[in-house]
Amino acid sequence: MKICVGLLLWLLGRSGVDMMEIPRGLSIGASTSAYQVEGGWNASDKGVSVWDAFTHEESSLIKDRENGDIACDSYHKYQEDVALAKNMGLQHYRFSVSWTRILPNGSPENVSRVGIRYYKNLIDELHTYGIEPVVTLYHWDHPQSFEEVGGWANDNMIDYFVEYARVVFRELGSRVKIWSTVNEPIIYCQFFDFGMNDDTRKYRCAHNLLKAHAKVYHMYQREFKDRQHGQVGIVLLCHNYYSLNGIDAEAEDIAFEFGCGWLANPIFSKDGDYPAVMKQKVAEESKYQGFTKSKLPKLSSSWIEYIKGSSDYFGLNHYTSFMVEQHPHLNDSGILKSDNPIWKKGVSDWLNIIPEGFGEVLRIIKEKYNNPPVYVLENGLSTTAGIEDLDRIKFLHDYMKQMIMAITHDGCNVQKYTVWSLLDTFEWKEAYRNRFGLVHVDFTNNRRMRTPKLSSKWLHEVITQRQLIKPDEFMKQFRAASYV
Ligand code: GBH
Repeated sequence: MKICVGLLLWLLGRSGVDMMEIPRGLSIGASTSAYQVEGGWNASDKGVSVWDAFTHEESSLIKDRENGDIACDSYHKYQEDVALAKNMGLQHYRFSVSWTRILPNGSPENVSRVGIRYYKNLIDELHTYGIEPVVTLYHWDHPQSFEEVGGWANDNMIDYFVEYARVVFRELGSRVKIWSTVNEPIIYCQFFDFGMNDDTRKYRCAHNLLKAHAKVYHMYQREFKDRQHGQVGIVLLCHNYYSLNGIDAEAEDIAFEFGCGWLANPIFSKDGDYPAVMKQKVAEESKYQGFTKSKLPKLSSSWIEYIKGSSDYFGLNHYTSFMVEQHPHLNDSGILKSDNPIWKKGVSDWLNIIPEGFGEVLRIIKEKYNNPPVYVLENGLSTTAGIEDLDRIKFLHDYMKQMIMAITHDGCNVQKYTVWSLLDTFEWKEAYRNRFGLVHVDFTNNRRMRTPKLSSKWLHEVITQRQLIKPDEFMKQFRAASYV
């Protein structure tokens, strides 16, 4: 059946129906993260992570009191996952390493051989099928023992992270050429850190994650780059913003700088440091609230220099856009975010479907940061359970179209595009309700059966034909082929 669809679409492509070409050199893949898919939370000598502890101890804060103890069971089923990726024709696969699977008690003296073996097997399996591994060191699941001494608000975390990264580079680095240090540091500090309602702690958390990232970047350059020849970057979440009255460009820029720019400016801008508008606004608001100094910690000039340029590519996660207006003293940014009631959403309440916003963000990154290589490492839509996911096909088509226009018309340097997610996963506090997968996972059954959704068939055609196939054309051909 797959062959029939392919053939029909190939004929269609030749018959002159206009379709957009996938730019040569753009690699297409899919993404997951350790805690969200692996399960095996206490397999062998694995240590307890903050997410193990949080879901077990604060289960009332998670939908359906669920947890990631088993999740997709990818710890046992990684070969199936890779087979799914291969059948989809994916060119790269992004996953993350679980800190406590490698260092059960956080100490680099005690490396889990079983943990290392798991990731070696996964990486080998990917290479067997010519799928490039893109590996994130930290997607929010650090050792619980570190949380008990303050987590990311504690400066010691910086060196703990460097020690962990060194072990991973040493053990896995010969077969991985693309590393990401941290996934969405700001989101961790804003939504999941225990101090999330305390501004001072939130800024300290991001400050330490930024320093930890830069230290790992430089450590790789010093100790591994010569032999392993890999790239190291960071992954930032960048939303797009539209001003509510249509003319307040300042509001749009402030919102961007307090989100994406917070850590992008120190790393990717010419002058480095936190964004000027952020330093100014937080200082003013701190004073207004009676603090004697700004809640935003200062980066010394030596840190500014050290952090500047510490990323070989811009790892971008993008999903959505918001409306913004200025609202003094509402919070440090003075920005009120809202939705436009006419916007369509995914099943996640925060996910407004605005394909044009993707193009905007790519152009902003090009302008502000001198057109760095961009690796889109997450983009996708949440739906309810089921495999007839036409909404997802339309979402991916419309977003990819805007990205391709940004590449071909505006010269944005996008080199990778990665769908979140390969599988339906444990969606953090939303647990298993909001499903982002190209592949459906049956969480009610211990076998965690995987079933490719329609979107995975569409993506397969897009990748093999290097054409952005229109959803309705795909459906027409698919329906026809299904009856052949
Ligand atoms: C990504 O963040 C994550 O990197 C990924 O792990 C996740 O699966 C994916 O999103 C899809 O959600 O108020 O507690 O509900 C994207 C940005 C920021 C979106 C936090 C959800 C609300 C958290 N996310 N946000 S909560």
